[in-house]
Amino acid sequence: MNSTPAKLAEAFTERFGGEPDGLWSAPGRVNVIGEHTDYNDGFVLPFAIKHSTTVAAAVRRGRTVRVASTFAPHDEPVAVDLDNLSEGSVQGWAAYPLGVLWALEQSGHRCPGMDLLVDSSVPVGAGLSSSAALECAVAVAANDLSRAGVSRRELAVVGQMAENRMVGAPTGIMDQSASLLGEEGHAVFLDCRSGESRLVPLDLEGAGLELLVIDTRVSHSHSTGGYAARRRSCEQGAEAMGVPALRDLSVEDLAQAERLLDDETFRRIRHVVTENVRVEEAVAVLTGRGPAELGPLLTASHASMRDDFEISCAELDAAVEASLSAGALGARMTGGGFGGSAIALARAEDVPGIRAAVEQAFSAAGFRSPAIFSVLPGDGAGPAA
Ligand code: GAF
Repeated sequence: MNSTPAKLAEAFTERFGGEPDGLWSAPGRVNVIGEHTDYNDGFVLPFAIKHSTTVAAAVRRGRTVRVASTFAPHDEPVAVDLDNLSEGSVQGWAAYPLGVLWALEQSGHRCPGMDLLVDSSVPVGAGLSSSAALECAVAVAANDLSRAGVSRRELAVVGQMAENRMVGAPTGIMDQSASLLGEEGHAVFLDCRSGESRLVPLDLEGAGLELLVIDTRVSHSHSTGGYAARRRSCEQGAEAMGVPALRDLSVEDLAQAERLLDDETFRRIRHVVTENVRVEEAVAVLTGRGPAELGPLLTASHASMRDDFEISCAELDAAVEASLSAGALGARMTGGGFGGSAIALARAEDVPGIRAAVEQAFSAAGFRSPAIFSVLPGDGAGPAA
């Protein structure tokens, strides 16, 4: 469901009685480039998209928090006492919103009791950060309702803490940063070590371009399996190379890494090291020659994730290959991998042909039909309407 603000406020009243004190929204994201670099202290270049999560919220007396979702209109709200929350104490989707309140309090910001009704247009499991959108919508709502005055950068850390320690997914800081720091017409260049960020112009329309998202509908989760394994490999690789994080390795260090490490760990490292370089090159391209020149970097990033980091899948590879063969300037999987979405950068006039080619390739391979839509860089989280 994706209600208008008025409808969501009405649904809130039906659910909890009384009117909400306000509505807050936070977007999902697409990552232009810089994958699995965030938890290696590296660089990322995501942008906020218009698909967003909205929460209607009202302060209530006492320490009870009740959360409900428009996706489960007949379920009882999940109710907890803020004093009873502890790491990993909530299961299921409510771990995200309640984890944010827990993390805010752990960071020294006391929250009031509240009622929250969540609605979203960010597809779940599509690699577009539905989790971060939910965390950040709750974070900005709680920040305003408690008048805590927490900075956006700290709110991103709070969202990440909720995801790492309440949900149990060992993710980095990229998605929350995109959702909180995004701005229309720009990507967010973030140094994940220093936390410093800078907006980089990304005027796709002005350049006659579109960025297509191809949602393979292969669902993925970062709480299990592959994501955590990749993170462990990176940490082990950094330790073996005697550096605090893979960020500290340069392309020149790769020869030594190849000699020292087993082939798999070496390839994991090579992805991260070369991906950091590609992010910096992408920023230089966007501030210089413009977005039409990004293509080769995107395609090289995909090859690195497919061959070295091994987080692609048949559907993502098919989306990338079909897009390129139909004239896309560049294409890559975006997000954590193992499913989710690919992006393809294309001249506007080539988009119909690319769509048709991707649909045809999926049908010929017997894959589920993908959802294909274009995205533009939008604004970050804040009050809704
Ligand atoms: C997921 C994670 F949540 C991010 O922190 C990031 O690591 C990404 O995968 C891969 O770049 O979206």
